[in-house]
Amino acid sequence: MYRRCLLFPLKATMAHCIVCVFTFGIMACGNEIDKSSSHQEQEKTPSFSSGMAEVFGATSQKPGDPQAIISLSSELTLEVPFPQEPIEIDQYGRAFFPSVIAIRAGQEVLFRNSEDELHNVNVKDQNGETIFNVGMPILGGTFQHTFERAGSYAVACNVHQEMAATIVVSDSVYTVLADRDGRFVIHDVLYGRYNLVVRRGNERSSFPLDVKNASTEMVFDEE
Ligand SMILES: [Cu+2]
Repeated sequence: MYRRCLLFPLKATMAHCIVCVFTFGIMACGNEIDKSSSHQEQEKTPSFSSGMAEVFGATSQKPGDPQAIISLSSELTLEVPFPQEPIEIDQYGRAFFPSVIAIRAGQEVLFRNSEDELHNVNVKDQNGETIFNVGMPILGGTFQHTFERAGSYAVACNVHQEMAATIVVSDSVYTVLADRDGRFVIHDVLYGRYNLVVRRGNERSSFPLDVKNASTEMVFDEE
């Protein structure tokens, strides 16, 4: 365990140090994993606490398709810490940046207005129910909200109809947004058996995935 952690900082970049801290932090929680599951379940996934992987792949992305959201679901309860900083959505140039984010249930989002123009942030859930609607003071106004429930949330500014963003909240502790070419990377994944779920708009497909190598590529047979 410790040896793996020491491998990272070799290149001595900031990013590697951060990854290392994360890796170590999550590893330290390794013993917390799967307290509730039976011995038999642990037998089925004996490697859950024995390694960390980078899971990557590419979904087939057609022009005009919404960006894919990739998550790994497990039957086990995985104690994976939340990021220390909230994920940010900025309002600038009469647009939200980024315009799509994928987060875990319970994760915090920081909304910011970086420009000299008044905006608001109006968030509705997939049933059209308003979650909150707040004015955003110019040049640095912020608002923070924790999204506790999984689902898709529409973000709007009522002052500017062209401003729209989407927040996808997943129950999975491992959730990422694929890039515009469909490629994705999920870092610091505990070894074990998962279902890799690809969501694109209302479409959803699921693929079994055994994560047992430090670098695990998801190969999609068909999609
Ligand atoms: Cu606006």
